[in-house]
Parts: sequence; structure tokens; C-alpha cells
Amino acid sequence: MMVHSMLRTALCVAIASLPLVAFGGPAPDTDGDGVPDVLDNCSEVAQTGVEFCDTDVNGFGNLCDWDLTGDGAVNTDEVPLLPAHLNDGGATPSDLNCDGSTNTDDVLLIPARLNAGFPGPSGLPCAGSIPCQ
Ligand SMILES: [Ca+2]
Ligand SMILES: [Ca+2]
Ligand SMILES: [Ca+2]
Ligand SMILES: [Ca+2]
Repeated sequence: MMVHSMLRTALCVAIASLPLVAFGGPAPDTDGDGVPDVLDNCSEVAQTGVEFCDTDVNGFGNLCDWDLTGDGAVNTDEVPLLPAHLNDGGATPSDLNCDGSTNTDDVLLIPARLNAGFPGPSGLPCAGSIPCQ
């Protein structure tokens, strides 16, 4: 009985002394916004509180997408499609900041997307397939 009690105590001490990473640790959160990468549709762009909208449901949030042609690249091919989205009064893939309208605020965010050259990155396992849900 005494041996069992000592073994139990030793086992508890051993488990308590294991580092947190032994159990997987906190989920990775590359952009540090509190949304774990596996749930983050823009895993390298910090967002506060809520996920970015994903109008075309491809697993890349609007802010890190802007592939309006749907060919997997973000380049000047997208630009001719922008006027049709401006002042639309509703969410479109060009509503980069997800406020429900495409306007100057969104246009100012486009150069960063053009520099990226591609959608993402997204941490969602289904990113790139439609619908990604
Ligand atoms: Ca995150
Ligand atoms: Ca998208
Ligand atoms: Ca494109
Ligand atoms: Ca907007």
C-alpha cells in the first residue's frame, strides 16, 4: 500500500514537471492575433476578434485574397474587374477590409496584395478549395 502511494506521488510529480510542449503546447498563431493558424484564413495578417470575411469561400480571407479572376495569382489581371465592385453597397471579394462596401479604404490595401502575388497564406486545411467550410 505504501509503495503504491509513493509510486502515485512520484508519477504525479513527473507529470506535473513535464513541459507544456509535451502535450502539444499552445496552438501556433503566426500573426499573434489570438486566432490559431488552423482557424485563421489570413494566418500572416493580424485581425482583431473576428475572422476576415471570405466572400468567394475559398478559404482565404478577403484581405489576403483579391484573386478576382480565380486563377490562383494576384496580379494586374484583377485590376480591370475592380470598377464593377466599387461602391457596390454590399460585400464583394474586393471588400478587403470586410466592412460591407468596396471603396477607397479597400483600394489602398490593393498594392500589398499585388506585391504578395498570390492569395494567402491561410491556415485553413481546406484553403484553395471551394467551398472551404
Ligand atoms: Ca492568427
Ligand atoms: Ca477568398
Ligand atoms: Ca487572378
Ligand atoms: Ca471595404
